[in-house]
Amino acid sequence: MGRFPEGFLWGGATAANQCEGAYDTDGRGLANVDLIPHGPERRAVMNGVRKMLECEEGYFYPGHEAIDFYHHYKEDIALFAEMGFKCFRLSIAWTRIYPNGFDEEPNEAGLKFYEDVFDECRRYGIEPLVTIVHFDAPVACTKKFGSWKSREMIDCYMKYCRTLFTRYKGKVKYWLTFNEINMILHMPFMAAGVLIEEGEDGELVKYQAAHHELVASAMATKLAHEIDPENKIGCMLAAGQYYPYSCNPDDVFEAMKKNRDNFFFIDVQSRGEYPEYAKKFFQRENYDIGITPEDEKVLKENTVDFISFSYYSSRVASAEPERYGETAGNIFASVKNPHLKASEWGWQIDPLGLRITMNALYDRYQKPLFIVENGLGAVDMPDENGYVDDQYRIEYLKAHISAMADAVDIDGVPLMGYTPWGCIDLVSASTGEMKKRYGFIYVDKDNEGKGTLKRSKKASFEWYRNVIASNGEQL
Ligand code: BGP
Repeated sequence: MGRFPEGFLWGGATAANQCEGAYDTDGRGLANVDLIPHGPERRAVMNGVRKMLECEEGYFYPGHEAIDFYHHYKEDIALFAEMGFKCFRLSIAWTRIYPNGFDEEPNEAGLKFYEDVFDECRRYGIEPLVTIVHFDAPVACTKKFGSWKSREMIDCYMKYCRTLFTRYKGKVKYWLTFNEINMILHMPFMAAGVLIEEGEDGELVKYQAAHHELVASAMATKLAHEIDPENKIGCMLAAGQYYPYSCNPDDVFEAMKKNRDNFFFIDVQSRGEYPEYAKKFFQRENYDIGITPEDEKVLKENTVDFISFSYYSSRVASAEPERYGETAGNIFASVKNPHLKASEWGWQIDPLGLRITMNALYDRYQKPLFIVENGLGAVDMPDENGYVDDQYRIEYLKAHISAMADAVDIDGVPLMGYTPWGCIDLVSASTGEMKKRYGFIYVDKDNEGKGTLKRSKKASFEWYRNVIASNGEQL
């Protein structure tokens, strides 16, 4: 008996807006994620401070072409199959299916594209894991009613979900309702198409939008189960436990609060109600986010089947953050941990933190977990033959898989699968760069958008093939 269960879903993860390209092909509508330029204004657009609702002259939008998975999916899935993938996490671009979000009829070309992708996966015995919304929202919805600020968005989302669950019944069984749902509090435009207007209380707007997403997620869970009782629905958290900087109770309390800011979403999606600390917070701030008795009912009765999350790093909280200096780490501000090394982008590397995070999530929710993102963003330098010997990536993944095995085997945390991020190089969400690479497969493309798009295997390709073939025994 190995450390991982039989049928463990080894694979890799991508998202439509970071790999597909073909942003205006075959009737696809414009989405918020198409409007996030590379360069100095990126952050301001992501958090909705700099409003950009059209493609503007003089800006480079790396997602427009990305790695053109749209036209390369057969080749790419064949490579995933060669590594032995059991599972492939991808997202559907909402605006390929409903270009404006509120259209009467879905776009057949978009539906057909994903059908072909799923059929291609199935040909190799690869189970698709589908993110329904990976940050994208139709721009037409932002213009018409402010995207997730409005309840109208729930109707658009439900129409979209009904179309997906019906059309792909029997082809897709694992669904995630929203990628990194907690990101909405940090990057409201990139994560949800929400702009904060002059005079609005930004915090209130974000919690309001989050509430609409939470209700939509529960309604989608209900619908997915009705349409096919085989469906399994997961929530998705940008995870990474906050550690207290010291044993000073003020630091410990700060870490507890920061963890709750993230758990808040999963508390609702997994336990079915707003936690007391959130209700008190809304009362104190005088925030009326419009929770109706029907909302409470739908949330209570339709909790998720499993909990998925991304993990890149742990985080640190201190009562005096200015004193210790901050580090980057996937949008989340964190005090720098003096015990850890960091990636070239300042994301601190903490394999044991993965085990800690898994235990924290399982202790809290007692539902199966699924690690749907993990990995090292690094600069790869191909040699004269175009080969990338990415031992640093292998080291990172080895250490994380080993910690994950301990969580499963020693701590008894049920884990459904592991799909490391960007199994094929793709555009970075936070920076828009191509040179921040995660893949087992190298794609010839640079930050300026130049390159042949040729795919080649890195050293980690063969290594991961062996990990999967041995069900995680040979690292
Ligand atoms: C997560 C997102 C992904 C992905 C990943 C890596 O937040 O769900 O879309 O991009 O982080 O981040 P980055 O691309 O910024 O390195």
